[in-house]
Amino acid sequence: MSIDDLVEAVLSGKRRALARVITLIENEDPKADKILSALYKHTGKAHVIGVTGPPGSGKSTIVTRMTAEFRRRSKTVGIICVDPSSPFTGGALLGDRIRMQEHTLDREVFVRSMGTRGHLGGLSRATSDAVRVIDAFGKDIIIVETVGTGQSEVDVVELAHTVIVTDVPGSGDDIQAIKAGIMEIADIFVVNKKDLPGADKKVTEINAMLDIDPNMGMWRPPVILTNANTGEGIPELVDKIEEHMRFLVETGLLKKKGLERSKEELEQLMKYKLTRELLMKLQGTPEYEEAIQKIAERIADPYTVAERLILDFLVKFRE
Ligand SMILES: Nc1nc2c(ncn2[C@@H]2O[C@H](COP(=O)(O)OP(=O)(O)OP(=O)(O)O)[C@@H](O)[C@H]2O)c(=O)[nH]1
Ligand SMILES: [Mg+2]
Repeated sequence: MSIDDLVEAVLSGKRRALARVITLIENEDPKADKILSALYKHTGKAHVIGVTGPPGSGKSTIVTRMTAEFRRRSKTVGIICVDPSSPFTGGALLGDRIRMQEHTLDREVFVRSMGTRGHLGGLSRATSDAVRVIDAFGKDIIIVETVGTGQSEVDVVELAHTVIVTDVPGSGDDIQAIKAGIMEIADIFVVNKKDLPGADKKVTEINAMLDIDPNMGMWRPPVILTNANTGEGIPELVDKIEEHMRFLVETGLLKKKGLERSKEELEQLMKYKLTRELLMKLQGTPEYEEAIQKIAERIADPYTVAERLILDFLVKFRE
């Protein structure tokens, strides 16, 4: 299929084309950039929701339940499960696959797992490109599930309009973990596994922390108690998600964040493309190898050489 055909197929709602384009993105195929470029003007409509939290806290179960609730509210849904430990396509945890199967029977729900190991750009680039394609495809809601371990949490913030942080009743130790990093990124807290002892205590603890948070903005993250196995608390969660989007629209924050993201993305892309362009021209040339040699022998220094190479490149570029 040509690039134009693929673009057309995605825009007219062909699921197989959507899956194929995401595979091209995962494989860092040069065609992916051209497709994304053509799709760009059709994006920016979906509400992107990030779900992060400790392993086993019930994220996938919550996502499945949330999806059912959104479907009941006549919203179409796309789901991306990010598995940082597995390489490329097919890295889905079997459990996720089986649980999400419930929705794959529903033509309106698109489910995709993505591995990130081996990707230069980590979670951010491939996942945000995939989100973009699903957005152009026309899904109202796009949910991105990531395990809450380090970098992926930070990345999900850049990607999502609304970030949900999940936790479960249990030892007070993980409160520390929440304090350390997740606290600031949550728009909504979910304490899942309501049926286990200590659930109410957990809610109280998180609320107490929120009460003393000096950085609290205009949005006070609600803390929702759920039992994802039974679906208890899920309609309230979806209410809060919708309320958060209304908040973003009404305060102008959605627009502001959109501008910030566009700037960030443009600059990242320019950096990436410039560097790649420059290195492709230089690498393997005798001049370049000689310069490296001289730096190693302390005849030249890397600061001066880097500046000269970039200036030379820019001068040639202008001609
Ligand atoms: N008791 C109880 N168990 C739950 C609840 N929600 C989910 N579980 C169970 O917790 C286990 C893990 O659920 P998942 O939804 O796979 O959790 P996850 O956070 O997606 O896990 P990873 O993706 O592996 O990090 C499963 O056995 C679920 O059935 C709940 O509300 N109560
Ligand atoms: Mg999961």
